Order: sequence, then C-alpha cells, then structure tokens
Amino acid sequence: MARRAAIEIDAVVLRRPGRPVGVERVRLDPPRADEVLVRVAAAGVCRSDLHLVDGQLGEGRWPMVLGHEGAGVVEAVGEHVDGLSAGDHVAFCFVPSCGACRPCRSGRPTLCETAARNSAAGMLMDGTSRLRARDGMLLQHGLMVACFAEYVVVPAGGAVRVPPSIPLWEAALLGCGVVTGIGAVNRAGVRVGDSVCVVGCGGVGLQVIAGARLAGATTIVAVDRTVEKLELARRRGATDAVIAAERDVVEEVRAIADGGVDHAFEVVGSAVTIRQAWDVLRPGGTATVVGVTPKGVDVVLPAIDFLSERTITGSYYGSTDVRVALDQIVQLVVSGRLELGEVVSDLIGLDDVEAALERLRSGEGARSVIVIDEGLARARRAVEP
Ligand code: COD
Ligand code: ZN
Repeated sequence: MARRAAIEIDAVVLRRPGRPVGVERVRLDPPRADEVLVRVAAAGVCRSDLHLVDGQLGEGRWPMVLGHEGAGVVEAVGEHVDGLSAGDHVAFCFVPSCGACRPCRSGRPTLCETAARNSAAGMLMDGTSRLRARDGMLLQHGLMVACFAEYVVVPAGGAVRVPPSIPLWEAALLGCGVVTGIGAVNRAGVRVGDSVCVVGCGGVGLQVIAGARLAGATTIVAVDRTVEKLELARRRGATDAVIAAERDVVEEVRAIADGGVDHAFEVVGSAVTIRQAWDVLRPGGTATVVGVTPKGVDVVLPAIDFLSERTITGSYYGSTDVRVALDQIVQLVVSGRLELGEVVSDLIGLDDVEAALERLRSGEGARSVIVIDEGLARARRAVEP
C-alpha cells in the first residue's frame, strides 16, 4: 500500500545554473499508481549532473532535485505495482519505458518518447512532480530519479531489483555509468579479438573498458587527459594508454593498433574527441559516440572516409532493454567477473556534492559516490581531515 502522507527530506537542489547547489528540506508526496517510494542508500555523481548544473542541457531545467544514478531500498509501492515490494533492493533506471510509443513498440525502449518528454520537463511518467520546496514551489525530478536525496518517488519501471549481496554503494553505479558503458560495447558489437579505443576514461569510459575486456577485445587503448584515469583504465582492462595532452592522439593510437582500431568509443562529449574516435578507425571500423555535446556543436568528417565503409553511430543508455541488461550485468558482478567499486575515488555526504561537481569540472578523481544512509549503503563517508 502507498504511504498516504507527504514526507520532508533532505535533497540537493539546483536553483539556477551558475549558483552552487545545496541541501534543502523539501516535500516529497507519496507514490501514485505505478510508482514506488525508495529510501536512497547511495548515489553516484555523473557528468550529466554537471551538464545540468552548468545549464548545458537546455533552458528551464531548474529548480531541480539532482541525481540519476543510485540505489536504495523500497519503502512503499503505489497501486498496480507488480514485482516490487517493501524491502527490495533496487538500482534506479532513468528511462522507464512506457511500452506504448513507437520506439518502445519497435524494440528501442531507451528511445521511449514518453520518458524523453517527461524527463526533459523534470516530471515523472504521468507528467507531474511529487517534489516541492518549502515555499511551495514545484521542483523537477532530475532525469526522473532525483536521488541526491534521502527518499525518491520513481516510476516502478525506474527501479530494478538487485540482489542484496551487492552492497548498495556499489549497486548505485549500475543504473547509469555501468549500463551506459557496457551497453555501448554491446551496441557496437565488439567481438573476441577486436581492437578497441576508448576516448575519455571517466565514470562511464571506465565501464566501456570493462565491457570491451569482457567481450574479448585483445587490444584496448585508453585515451584520457590525466595519468590517474589511465592507471584506472589499465586496472579495468586497457592494454595500452595514451595521454591526450598535446601529442597526436590519433597517430599514437593508430601506431599501437597496427593502423587503426575496429571500434572506437567517444565518452567525453566534444567535437574534437568525436573526430578523434573517427580518425583512429581502420577501414570497416565503427565509432560509437556516447558523450553528448552542448546544443549547436557540429562535427566535420572527411567524406572520402565513407569509401572505406566506416560507420559512426550513437549509443544512449546502452541502447537496449535496461532491465534485461541490468540482470545480465548483475550476474557478472555476482560471479566476480565485473568489479564495481574500483572506479570510486570519493565517498561523500549530501553536503559535498558541489565539491564533487568541481572535481568533475577539473578532471580530478574518478566517480564520487554520495553515501546517504551509511547502514543501508554498507559504506562510510570519508571524514575530511
Ligand atoms: N581527451 C581525452 N579525454 C578527455 C578529454 C580529451 N580531450 N577531455 C576530457 N577527457 C576525460 C576526462 O579527463 C575524464 O576522465 C573523462 O574524459 C570524462 O569523464 P567524467 O567522469 O568527467 O564523465 P562521465 O564518465 O561521468 O560522463 C561522460 C559522458 C560522456 C557519459 C557524459 O558526460 C555525457 O555526455 N552524457 C550524456 C549522455 C547520456 O547518456 N546521458 C544520460 C545520463 S549520463
Ligand atoms: Zn549519468
């Protein structure tokens, strides 16, 4: 049964781009039909949160409770919710497909039109919000999740059950970074023996590397601006590393990969790196763009290259049924073949989100995970010395 009363919770609110984000007491209404109330254990800070905070994902996306990568424990379910009940451990999924629109019916649920429209408006699947500021102002749900908060109300399709054996501070990474990164590898069709280049080894790029290793790629060239990321990349399976400072990245990657790679992944979100992902391909190779550039940015490609049957494509949120993908990924985690926690550089509190965003801006550290409930997350926040 749904809880009847609204609750007051701590949540990180983006009031307006260009202003630091901060924790506020906000009101969360109970779940309606097809929705669930989840007590949040932990949440990852992703570059897309920074894009929102910096106003790069379009006008009007504020005031908003931030956060789209996280995990917690179901507290209550609304009417008509099947398959989830109080006490279940769940990871959040930020594209709960409607099942009825054309992309959903044609087997492309991550392109769900209902989810895209409502997510851009900061609303849940029925077009409304459960969040209000203390002064009564309506707040948007960040990418339909809003998990930089003690509790969330999400569509039932936005909460995927995970086994309690996976600590929730690690499960928090599943619903964005892991599924986006490993899904992109599946979408590209990386095969045993392929060569791969990954441009951008942050929270998501490191998952692409893990996916390429699991798919059997034998050469995995990691490219990043920082040595720290390249070390992590090697730990996750990269066979070679190229630092992106001032040297000719393309030439270096091509030399390592015997003339070019079968697959390149762009996991930064810039025209320059998209072009690099194209230029490092061998004839017949495929570039998969995961990163999003601000609106209005164009990429120029030499048209002569199409003669060598190269392909460039995008991948959004793993390009697949996220629930199925998460089930498969969970099996990899449980069987010990995919490590989750090693990409986490900082365990922080809700008060530290602005500092974590600043680390993303400066390229420092890897994933920051907000530990919202230490007991549930099975992790302790690092205390500042
Ligand atoms: N060359 C190589 N590496 C670079 C360069 C460069 N020129 N510039 C920056 N980098 C590196 C940084 O050092 C960093 O390690 C990495 O690129 C970026 O990593 P993070 O950790 O800052 O960012 P992520 O991994 O959290 O996010 C990357 C995305 C590309 C997925 C994200 O920014 C994005 O564009 N998301 C939109 C697509 C999407 O699916 N959104 C939905 C929710 S994520
Ligand atoms: Zn994300």
